[in-house]
Amino acid sequence: MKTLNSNINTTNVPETDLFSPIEIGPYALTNRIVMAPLTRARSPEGIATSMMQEYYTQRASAGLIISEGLNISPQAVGYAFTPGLWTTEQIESWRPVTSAVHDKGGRIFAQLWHVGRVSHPDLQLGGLLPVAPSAVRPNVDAFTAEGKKPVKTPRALRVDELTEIVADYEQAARNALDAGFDGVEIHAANGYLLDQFMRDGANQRTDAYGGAVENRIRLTLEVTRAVAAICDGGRTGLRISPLSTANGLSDSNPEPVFTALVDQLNNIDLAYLHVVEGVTGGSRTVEGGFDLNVLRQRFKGLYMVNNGYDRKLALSARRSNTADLIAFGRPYIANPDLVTRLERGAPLNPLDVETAYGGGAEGYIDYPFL
Ligand code: 8OZ
Repeated sequence: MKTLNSNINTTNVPETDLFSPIEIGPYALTNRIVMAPLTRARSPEGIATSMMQEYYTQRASAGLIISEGLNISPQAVGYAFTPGLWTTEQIESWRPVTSAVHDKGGRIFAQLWHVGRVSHPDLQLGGLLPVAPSAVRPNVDAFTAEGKKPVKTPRALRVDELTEIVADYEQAARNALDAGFDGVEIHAANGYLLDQFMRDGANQRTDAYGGAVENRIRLTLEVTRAVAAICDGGRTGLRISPLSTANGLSDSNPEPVFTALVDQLNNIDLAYLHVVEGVTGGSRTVEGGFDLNVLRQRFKGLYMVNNGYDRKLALSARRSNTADLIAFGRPYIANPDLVTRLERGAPLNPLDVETAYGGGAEGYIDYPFL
């Protein structure tokens, strides 16, 4: 409740509810600040390590942590040194992490990830070709254990294989709960498999999963319904990036794709819809794009935003109610106590991009607290 005239309010007391609790699904988050999913590539064995436990525990004051992308199957892998969630060993490796975050009063969702064509035979079992909606090659590199390699033309998935992929997501959702995660976020953004199906730049299918908008959103909806039946009661989030060109993805007309998707999502009990605004990791505005606020207006559940947010923009998003939750990515790499810093208006540690991906403790668990 704001009782002071802002002209005479000289304290750092927040002018909005950014730092106040919010209910999502069965949880009361301590604030509306979310740690965005961040690939850090520090998992050489594909399992969570004690260093990763320390990293997430340091950031447990976020209202919600969304884990780095967790590969749902061997086929889903597109980056060396990223963790998975399909083996017993992988599941067990996350239990100490989720439990340490809970001990600190935090909440953590697992991000479920399948990269589709953004992979390389070096990262696939038996050196198989990566899979995609259609045999269309994006002009991007994959990150293999030997460094960057150009991706190859993927193999188009058969319809019967899509049933297996939905089942892989479903199993990964079960595994996430088994590992102690509070819920999951389905990664349907940034040019990976589900995004590839939604966009006409990657999807040239002529079956029930290609062509018309309702066909292109089919796989994302099937996955979302299946996962939301496992992580029920509002424990499933979905991440999209309607205007992003990340990983070589394009779309001749994204607005009808995402308005149709949101209309269908309104019939599913979701924790939230997570929208990357603009080009992922880049500009927040895209020429020729559409006004993403139409999605906020249309979606009936909690709306999370991400991409280039700072304190000012986050407070303003709450003041104008253009979002319910704000996810911070890069600031969370360098500021384990981001919530406190934002609350006090304190300066942020700068990000060292050199140590963002791969490596050890440096640039991972050694960023200073206030
Ligand atoms: C940066 C490097 C590797 C992966 C994404 C999972 O774009 C990622 C990612 C980002 O969503």
